[in-house]
Amino acid sequence: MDVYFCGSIRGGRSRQPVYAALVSHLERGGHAVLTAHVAAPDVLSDERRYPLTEIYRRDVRWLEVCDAVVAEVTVPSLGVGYEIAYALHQAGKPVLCLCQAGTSLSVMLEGNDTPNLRVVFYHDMAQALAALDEFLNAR
Ligand code: 6IA
Repeated sequence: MDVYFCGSIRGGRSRQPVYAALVSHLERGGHAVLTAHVAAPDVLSDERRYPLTEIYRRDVRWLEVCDAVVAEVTVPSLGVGYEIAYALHQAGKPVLCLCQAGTSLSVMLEGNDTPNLRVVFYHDMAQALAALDEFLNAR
């Protein structure tokens, strides 16, 4: 499947190693991750090389063509919130949100009962990866 992976960039990079583990798992499973750069340690320095409008338009195009969206939402990010809403309500894509257990997640996600959305709180990576596999296998 073509997966659109969302993770915080300007919202803060403290979960970057988790993003990298999720993207590697997806790629090992044979999926194409359109937004693998989100997991790269140096994404913020690369950013300066591209016009911002191009980045936005390319991301929206990928949201339109992907098969599914996976968002790691532990670190709050306006961009990730925008992508989740766009995927659900503009592009009609299934969305999985993965969040570290114990995080105070926005009620706009935790209380969200949109049919195409699944929110999973995980305690460890094994749980996060199992939720990811279950979500994609159901497509
Ligand atoms: O508000 P944030 O910056 O935390 O938003 C992060 C989300 O917006 C991610 O899930 C990305 O899909 C998207 N996003 C934000 N900045 C970029 C970006 N910068 N490139 C791609 N997507 C982005 C430049 C990186 C460079 C490799 C082209």
